[in-house]
This record gives sequence, C-alpha cells and structure tokens, in this order.
Amino acid sequence: MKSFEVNFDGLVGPTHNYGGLSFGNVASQSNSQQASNPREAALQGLEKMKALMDMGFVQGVLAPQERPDVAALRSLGFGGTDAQVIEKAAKEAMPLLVASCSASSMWVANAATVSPSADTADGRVHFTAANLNCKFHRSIEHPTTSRVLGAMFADPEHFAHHAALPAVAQFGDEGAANHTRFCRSYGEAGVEFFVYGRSAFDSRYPAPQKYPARQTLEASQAVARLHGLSDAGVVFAQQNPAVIDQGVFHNDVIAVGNGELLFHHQDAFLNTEHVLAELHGKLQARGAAFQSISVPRDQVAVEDAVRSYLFNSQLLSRADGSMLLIVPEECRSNPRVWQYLQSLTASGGPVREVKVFDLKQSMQNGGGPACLRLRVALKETELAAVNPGVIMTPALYGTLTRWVNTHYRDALRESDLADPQLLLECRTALDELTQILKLGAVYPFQIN
Ligand code: SUG
Repeated sequence: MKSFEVNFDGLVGPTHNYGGLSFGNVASQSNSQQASNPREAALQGLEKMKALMDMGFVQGVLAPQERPDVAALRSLGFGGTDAQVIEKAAKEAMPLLVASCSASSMWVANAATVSPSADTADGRVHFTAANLNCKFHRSIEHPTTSRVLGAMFADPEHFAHHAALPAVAQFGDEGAANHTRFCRSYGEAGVEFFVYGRSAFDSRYPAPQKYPARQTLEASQAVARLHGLSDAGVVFAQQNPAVIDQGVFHNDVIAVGNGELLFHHQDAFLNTEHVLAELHGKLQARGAAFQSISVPRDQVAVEDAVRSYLFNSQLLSRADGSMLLIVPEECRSNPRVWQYLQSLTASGGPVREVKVFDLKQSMQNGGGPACLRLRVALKETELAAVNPGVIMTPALYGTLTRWVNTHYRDALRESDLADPQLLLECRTALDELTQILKLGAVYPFQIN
C-alpha cells in the first residue's frame, strides 16, 4: 500500500505579533515590541504550502486559534463582557493580554506528537496534544488543538487522540519539535527518536543553567507509552544542555531527520556516539539503513545555527529517492551557512537540492519552516479518512489567500491588542475559516 508523509502547516492567525514571550528563544526576545504584519505572515506561510503542493507533496493546513483568548483571561479573574475583560486586562496586566493574544499556535510542530500506525500497538495513528506548559501563552493552546486535530482526523478506526499530559513542568511536553521518526518507507515500522532536555525525577541528568529545558524525559516516555510504541521502536536521547543555553529551545533548532537520514549539528546531543549507535542498531533490525550527517562546529557554529535556523529545515524525500531541504532565507544571508549548504548538495550525499523561503514574519519569533509544520505519515487508506477540507488544493490556496487579504491587518503593535474590534475581526475570520476547512465548531466562541 502507498504511504505518504503529509505536512500540515499552521496557518498564521490574525493576531500574529512580537510579544517577547519566550525566554530562551533568542529571536522572540530580540524582536519584542516590533510591529508585526499578520497579513504578510499568513501569506508567507501559504506560499510555502503552495510550493510544496506544486512540487507534488501532499500538503495540509492546520487552523489557527481564537485570540485574544478571553476564556484564559476570565480564568485569571478578569470579568464582565468580552470587551470589558480585554479592557481590564490591558489596564491592569498588559503582559497577560499580550500572552492571551499570541498567535503561537502557528508553530504546529509543537501542537502534538504523532506516531504513524506502523509503529503503534493497535495499528492506529496516535496523536498526543502537547501541554506546552513551559510558557503560559503556549499552555493555553492544547484544548483547541485537540478539538482541531479531532475534526481533521475524526475516524476512530484509524486515528487515536490523547489529551495533553498533566500540566506541570515535570511533564513538560513540546510535541513533535522534539520528536523525529526514521524509517525505510513511511508505511513500514520505524524508530521514533525522542529528544528531551532534562529529567524531572532523576537528578543525575545534567540540566541547562541559563535557559529552561522545556521537554522532560518523563514526558517523552509517557507519550511513547500512550502511543503503544515498542522498545525496539524507540530511542530516547538527551539534548546537550550547553546548546539549550545558547538558544536551542527545541531539538528541531539543531537537528532534523527524515527516512533513514539524521541531519544534525555536532553539538546537538549528549553522548552522541551512543545515540547514533542505538539508532543505527534499531533501524538495522527494522531492515533500514541509518545514515547521519553531522555538521562540524568549525564550519557552522551553534550561534550560526540558531541565527540562520539551518536545522529548522524540512527534509523531504523526492520520488527519485533523493532529498530536498527547505530552508529559510536567513540561511542564504549567513555566508558560513550558505557555503556549508553549497558543499552539502555538491557532496554526492542524499541531500541534492536546497530551496529557500521567505518566512521572516515567523522567523522573527523563532519559528522556521520546520516549526510551521506537523508531519503525519499516513497510509493511503488513512489519508482517505482525513477530513478532505484541510488538504491543500489550488482552489483552497486561492480561497485562503482571499480570506487572509479580507480579514488580516497589515500592522499590529502591542497597543492594538486592546482594541475590542480586533476580537470581533478574529472571530468573524475564524468563523468563516471553519466553514472553508469544514471543521465544524472548534473554537470557544462557537461552542460556548
Ligand atoms: O515556543 N515562539 C515559539 C516558537 C516555536 C518554534 N517551534 C519550534 N521550534 N518547533 C516558542 O518559543 C514567541 C511568541 C512571542 O514572543 O510573541 C513564541 O512563542
């Protein structure tokens, strides 16, 4: 049976702004308070989706969330009408209003961890929504994420959904940003690679000193258990705490994998040799030939990797078996990274081509091409069971482009977030979107 890796990209929401909300994420902190352009952000994302579709990849779209999150503000004690809630939050606690307005759900690599059916005990595709509980503005995403994923992957014969893990730091879970799957082909049993930043219960594991390690070993283990993965099909590895302290807040900022290939920075992991040997051994037992490309620090320093987002790239398999790397424009403007990429494609290795995309609006908040997509490996029958409304087509691309141009502002500053009109604009846009994507009622304003 045919199988596919489908990339579901997060559609940027109408409140995209630079709130400076993510301590440990260098771009988020350094672009704080700049004016954003939500319309441009959404169009840049749609361009990438269209380009992948045009190249023959199956491409999907994941809806943004309702923001401002009035319910979150109510839970923090702001009362009255929706407009009064926003007004009071703006007056008394601006940081909370900013957090409740974040369009951070666009980075859908953090929406959930997904295990394809070939890996799971019950032969279904499993999803666990990420609790994202390291940051308040992201911790409020998972209830709507679960509803949206439920509306996209509704058939219980093929799809199993798990609620987010307990909302405490000990089970901090950031979803697929710290999870990669290796396999010979997408429909065959593979090896799922979980990368964590610290252990919550075992002090023998080192931890970063400056910035938070968002993902715990115990969260990764819980997701693997929930999904019914076998010991033969998982590898757990610790991220190097020193790189977290240099701004590598998710593993997908320093490594990316696809098929039988892991592309990573030399300093990405602790005990790298052991990690690679375990991946090699477990994949070999599955009949797959594991290969890794380690980028040496004397060619690309961790700082260059963080600035350019070289590893936050999409590594895609083409029909001829070669691979294509989708990178952000920032890789081309960094001479060391660009030179490395030229040598990579000329080396005769698996990565033959590099394509560059302008995703500046998202990049300025620390979200590159890989952050913007959630990968779901599906067999043909499973793809047929996905809600067809969320699969990208030329017609859907046209409709969504018009929808963005109709509803999105081209400039947003912190002071605009207090405008009660913004809430109304967002709800009007999202109500229309659920009809376009055939999602049914998924937003709090639609169900309460
Ligand atoms: O969680 N930025 C996101 C970026 C997520 C990137 N995702 C992956 N690496 N997969 C984060 O830090 C910044 C929002 C602000 O500052 O306005 C933010 O949430």
